[in-house]
Parts: sequence; structure tokens; C-alpha cells
Amino acid sequence: MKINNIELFETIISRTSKTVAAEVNGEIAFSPSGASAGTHEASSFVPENMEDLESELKDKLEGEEFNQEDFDTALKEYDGSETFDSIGSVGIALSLAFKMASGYEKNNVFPYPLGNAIGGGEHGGNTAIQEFLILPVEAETFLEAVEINSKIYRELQDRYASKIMGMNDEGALVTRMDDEETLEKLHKVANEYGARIGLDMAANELWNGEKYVYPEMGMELSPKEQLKFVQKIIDEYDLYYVEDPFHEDDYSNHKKLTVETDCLIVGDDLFVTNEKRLERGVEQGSCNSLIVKPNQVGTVTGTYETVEKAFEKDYLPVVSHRSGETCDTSISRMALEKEIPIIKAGIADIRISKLNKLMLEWQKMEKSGKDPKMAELPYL
Ligand code: 2PG
Ligand code: MG
Repeated sequence: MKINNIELFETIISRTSKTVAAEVNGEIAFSPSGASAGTHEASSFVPENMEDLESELKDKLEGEEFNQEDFDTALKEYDGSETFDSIGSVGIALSLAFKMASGYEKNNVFPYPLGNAIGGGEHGGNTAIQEFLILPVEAETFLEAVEINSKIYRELQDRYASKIMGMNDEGALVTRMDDEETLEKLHKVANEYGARIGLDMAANELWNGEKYVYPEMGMELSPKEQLKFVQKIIDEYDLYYVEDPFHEDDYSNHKKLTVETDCLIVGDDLFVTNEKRLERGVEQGSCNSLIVKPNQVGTVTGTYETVEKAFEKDYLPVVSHRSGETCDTSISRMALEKEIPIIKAGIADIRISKLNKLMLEWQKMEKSGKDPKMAELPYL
């Protein structure tokens, strides 16, 4: 594709802090922003000299022909690092805008929406665990899947009204319950709707260098005790999905947990969508699934290399929003293009832009006789 026009803009995310939007040949994409970001992620910041950057990038890129890989390489060369240490969020915004301008393929396999029902940790809330998630595994259509998540969310609001204080950064409910009570209540309600539950423990944020700390429950667990605790709650609450149960450099305990359970053990801060970190996980047998967040690795090319490696090695990819979001729908488009079986994109608030994109695509395919279907999930 020939680059006719590049522009950069200052915009905001759902937490109201600044982010970057980029336009390539008339198509716009935004960079999201994480609160519980891993230390091995690509840099994410809004550069001060956006106007100078825009004019330098125009000089360098406009009028030239690129494919996605060459474009992403040119961005890294301009930056001078693999992790966008100079241009920060401009990197992923431009890479996503280029992809948007060159077009996403639409396959007819849809992801299951993994919804954050009750939240805590760095995203705000009473629990130490960051996300209490629901997955409507019995849904036969994407619309039904979204409806089940919405019903569970509203049911929680009604049934536990006296315990609910509001919503957090991701639109998840903030309650007065501690971690175990939340698990108990969510398990009960999700069961009634045929959904399974999961957690993003975001254990980096619990880890103080020696122990995993759960202030609400007065617990401080050594890595060995953390392993036992996670195994216990997997059994007790029939968890389908556990993300980041250990800190970002603990490949060994991730492996111990993976071999002893038959649920998804998902690396987010552990892999940061980075093919090399995933390879190390594959070698060691750590996790059987991974979070895919384009801005963790900084480019669409890097994201897709990691997704392809995951499929090759039988790791289930879960494409995910960040806690600081915009209405950008790139991850929904990626899910359809790469047939990614799960999308973690919230239930309410600004998160619905990603769900709505997939709801529209499902209905469009039905109308045109393209026979959309839900992805196949393992361990059911
Ligand atoms: C996560 C994400 C999204 P953040 O940890 O998986 O839910 O949070 O964007 O704050 O890293
Ligand atoms: Mg996470």
C-alpha cells in the first residue's frame, strides 16, 4: 500500500489521561493504555513533540510503498529501538492505522466474549484480585454470548445491590465483598446462566518481592502457598480460566500449575504478547494460553507473529483490551481475521464498542448467508 497521508493526534482514554491517535490514508486507530502493565512491555507514552514527530514521519513515509511488516520495521528504525522507547504510543497507533487502511479479513469464526464482572486491584475495587471474569461457554451465537454476560452482570447488580458500590476502570462492579466471597457469589450466579468463571489475578501487583499479599483477606502467601491457593480455588469454583497467577518472571510456578490442571492458565504480564517470551514458556511448559494485546509488543506484525506461534504450539490466544480504552475496534477485527477463540473486552461502558463491532459483523454475515459460528473451546 502506498502511504498518501499520515497524521498524529492527541486524544484521551477512558481514564481521561492522554493517548495518541494516528491516521493513515484516512483510517484512524488509537493506542490504549494499561494500569497493570508488565515491565517487559513496549513503551507506552504520549511524546511531547508530536508536531515535530508528525512532520518527520510524513517526510520519511509519505509517498512510499509498504506492506505491514516493512511499515512496522520502518517505524522501529525511525524510533531506534525494538520497544518504541522514543516515540512511545505513536508506534502502535500508526501500526494499527496502517492495518486499518490496508483492511482486515473477515472470517466467520467468532470469539467468545470474556467479561469482567467484578473488579479490584489496580483497576479499583475491594478485592486484591484484579478481575472476576465470566465466559458464556454454552452460547451458540455471539449475540447470545453477549446477552448472557449482560444478564449475569445485571443479576449481580440486583441480587447483591446492598454490597455494590459502583464501577471501576473497566466497567466491572466494585463491591464490599472480599476475594473469596466474590468467587462464591459469582460462581453461583454464573452457574445459573450456564457460564464458567475465571480470574485475572494480575499477581505482579500482589507480589511484594517475597509474598503474594491479599490485604482484604489478611493473607500473605509464599509462591508455594500461592500455588496451593490457586489450585484450591480452581477446584472449588470450577474455574475455566486463570490469568497471571504468579509474577511476570516466574515461569516455573506457571508450569507447575499448568501441568496439574485442566483449565486455561493464561500468561499476560508473563508473555506480554512477545514471541520470544512465549517461546520460553513453550520450552518450559508454562501456561497453555496467552493474552494478546497489540500495544504490549508495539506493532501489528509482532502481534500476529505471536498469535501464529501460539496456534502452532497449541496455546490458546485471548485477544484483549487494556484498562484504559477508547472506542477503537482493532482487537475485534483481529479476532475475526485470525479466528482468535476468546476476546477479553469487558461487559459495560466504553467496552461495548468492541462487542458491538462483533455483534454487527455477526448479523451482517447472517444476512448475507455467510453462516457465522462460534469458535471451539478446549477443556469443556
Ligand atoms: C489486564 C489488563 C486488561 P491493564 O491486566 O489483563 O484487563 O489490564 O490494561 O491495566 O494491564
Ligand atoms: Mg491481565
